[in-house]
Amino acid sequence: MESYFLSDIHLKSVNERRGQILLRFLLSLTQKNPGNLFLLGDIFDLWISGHPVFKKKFSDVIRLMELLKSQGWKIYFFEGNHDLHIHPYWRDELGAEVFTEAQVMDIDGLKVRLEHGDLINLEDEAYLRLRRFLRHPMTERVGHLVPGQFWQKVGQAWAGISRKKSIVYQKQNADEIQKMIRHHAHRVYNSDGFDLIISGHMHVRDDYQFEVHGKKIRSINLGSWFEEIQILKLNAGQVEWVRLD
Ligand SMILES: [Mn+2]
Repeated sequence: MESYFLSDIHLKSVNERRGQILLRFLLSLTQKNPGNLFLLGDIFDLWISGHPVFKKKFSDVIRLMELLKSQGWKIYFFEGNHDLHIHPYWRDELGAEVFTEAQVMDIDGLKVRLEHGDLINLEDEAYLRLRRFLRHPMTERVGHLVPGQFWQKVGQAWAGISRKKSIVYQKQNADEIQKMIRHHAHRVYNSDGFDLIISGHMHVRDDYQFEVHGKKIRSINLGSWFEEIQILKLNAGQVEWVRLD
């Protein structure tokens, strides 16, 4: 069975290039035998709760997701920090499995740890505070109650700031970030033990192998769709990068 992993598209509109590429990719999946689709967060530049404004804006994506679901595809959505409290649509209407924290799953006989990746850098205390706030049940309640149009306005301001910061940060610190991704893999391996760890969020694509007691472990960060667009495919225990354009 084929499994696909994508993250950090930061889709603002299906009309932009990344949106068209995503739609083409999802359409290509509808021609295949059903498999697993893993969305590892920040798929959308902003999606909060189940507000109609997001469902309408990304209706082309949703239509294809619903088609895939009806064909028997399993869809897993790990929330990022730009897609938050999304279960009213993604879980309750679409029927995807929605996670907010890391999971270890058996895929094709491989033990795979999956997560968005926003807990890779444990030194970013400002972000960890923000995360606790965004994930707080009270904030979630407000997220569901306040209309989507309001969140869109907030999101536009917030995404502009965070992206400007992150593009500069990520260029200047690619080596540092790579070290963090790998360090994280070693650290969580000690508690979870897995064959493969896949994360996103850091916007630095990385594919790294290490050994523990003679066992080969692979750590992959999916990078982002701001660089060359590649997604990860897992089939019969084999990992493969697939370039989309
Ligand atoms: Mn993120």
